[in-house]
Amino acid sequence: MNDHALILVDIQNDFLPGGALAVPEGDLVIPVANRLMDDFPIIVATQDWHPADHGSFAGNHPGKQLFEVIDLNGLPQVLWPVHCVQGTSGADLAPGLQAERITKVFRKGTDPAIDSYSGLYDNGHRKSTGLAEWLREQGVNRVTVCGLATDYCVKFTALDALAEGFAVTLHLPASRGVNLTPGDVDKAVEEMRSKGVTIQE
Ligand code: VGL
Ligand code: ZN
Repeated sequence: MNDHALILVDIQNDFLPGGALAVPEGDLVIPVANRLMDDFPIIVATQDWHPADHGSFAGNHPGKQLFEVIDLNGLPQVLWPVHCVQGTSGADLAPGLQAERITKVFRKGTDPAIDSYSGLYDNGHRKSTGLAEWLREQGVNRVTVCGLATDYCVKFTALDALAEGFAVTLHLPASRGVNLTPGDVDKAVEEMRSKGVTIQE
């Protein structure tokens, strides 16, 4: 069990109901995640942590619409509402989360030129956040991933962890997705399953 870490993805105020980029039922993951923590010796969290001039914000692209997909420095980019700006309360981890049990927080999305859905790498796989290396240093071989949002940051974190050689479980009851297009969450879960992620229902 000592080689198994829990990764809490982006359980932050702006992704909760009432937040800037609210995930439906996002608040329901908090009590489940709190209970899950009992089962893991190592718990890490990722934190979306954008500068105000981040290229994923629709407001930084005059004439473009919210949720439109643009080319951002060579990568497709969904344009999101301003969210998780560094130092704002929206970027804080959800207050209901037992934060004192989190060993280490890994921040991502800090480079205005590129987004970072995964907690391990930016979307261009150019820079590591240090999470994979840190987990290996702790002797971790297996990770359970949960949080927000299933069809974006949870999915890319799970797939990057798999590609890094970790055995990966997606904990569905402790995860919720955006479903910008209906069915996105189901598609994301199927993609993870087909690539080798164990789905815990
Ligand atoms: C996320 C969109 C933009 C997420 C972060 O945490 O899934 N989604 N930034
Ligand atoms: Zn973001």
